[in-house]
Amino acid sequence: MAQVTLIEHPLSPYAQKVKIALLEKNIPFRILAPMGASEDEQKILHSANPRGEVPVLLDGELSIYDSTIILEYLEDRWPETPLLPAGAAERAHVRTLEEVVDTHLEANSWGLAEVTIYRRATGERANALIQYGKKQIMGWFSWLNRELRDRQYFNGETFGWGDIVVAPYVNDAARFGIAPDPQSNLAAWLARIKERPSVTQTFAEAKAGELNPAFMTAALAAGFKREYRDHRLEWMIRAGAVDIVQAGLAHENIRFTETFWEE
Ligand SMILES: N[C@@H](CCC(=O)N[C@@H](CS)C(=O)NCC(=O)O)C(=O)O
Repeated sequence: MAQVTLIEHPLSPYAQKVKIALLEKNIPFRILAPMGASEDEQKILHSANPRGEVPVLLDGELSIYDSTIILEYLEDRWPETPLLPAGAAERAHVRTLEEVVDTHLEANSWGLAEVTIYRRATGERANALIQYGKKQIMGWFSWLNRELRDRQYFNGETFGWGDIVVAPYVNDAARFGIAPDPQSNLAAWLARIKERPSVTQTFAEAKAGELNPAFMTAALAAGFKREYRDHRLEWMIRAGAVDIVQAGLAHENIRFTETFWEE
């Protein structure tokens, strides 16, 4: 089987979805991690994905981006180990889970990183934003727990797509000291899936890739820009932090989606 290349950052939950799926499907891959790496690798990322986001999957001449589209590609190209559940209703359910956590839940750990790692706020202000993010995450966890019902997996009887897409976000919250209610089925599910080699490896690589706040704030001062788009921008505004967006624009250390054409 030919090898594919995954352009990623180990902490990116979107990249983690793809990595778990590649491991589950036993597809050989090599990793290229360009975030904050050499200029050459950054060039590869931007030519592979005009949004300048990870993950990107390179398969021969093909360059595929957006984690959901990559997962669909893997399922189409390597159908032997299916990850989607059987049945239209179950498939619609796991796709809905993916859409919701990719947008609404993700924005919260992103926002917490903006405060605690990129230090966009300090003191009481930082505490208030952290409390806001924590409350939101606990709300999404209770929603997820209801969606899981009393089943072993989001995919149904066996581990699959529904679990792969939720796992990175529930685990990501642990970086900020947030965990599902220990009595909940969501907590039992998290412990269960952490035992799977694909998940164990992906979470261990994420942990090893944890960011150093001193290094990241220095990077911002040196011209590194964080992407404030879609639900992330909404998070800042809803949290009452429009001034943080304005300061980021003034200091040129935030960016929005890149254009797809040559300026
Ligand atoms: N919708 C995209 C989102 C990917 C995304 O936002 N990736 C982040 C990392 S978690 C990124 O590369 N951001 C670039 C930046 O912050 O400059 C997907 O599902 O792949």
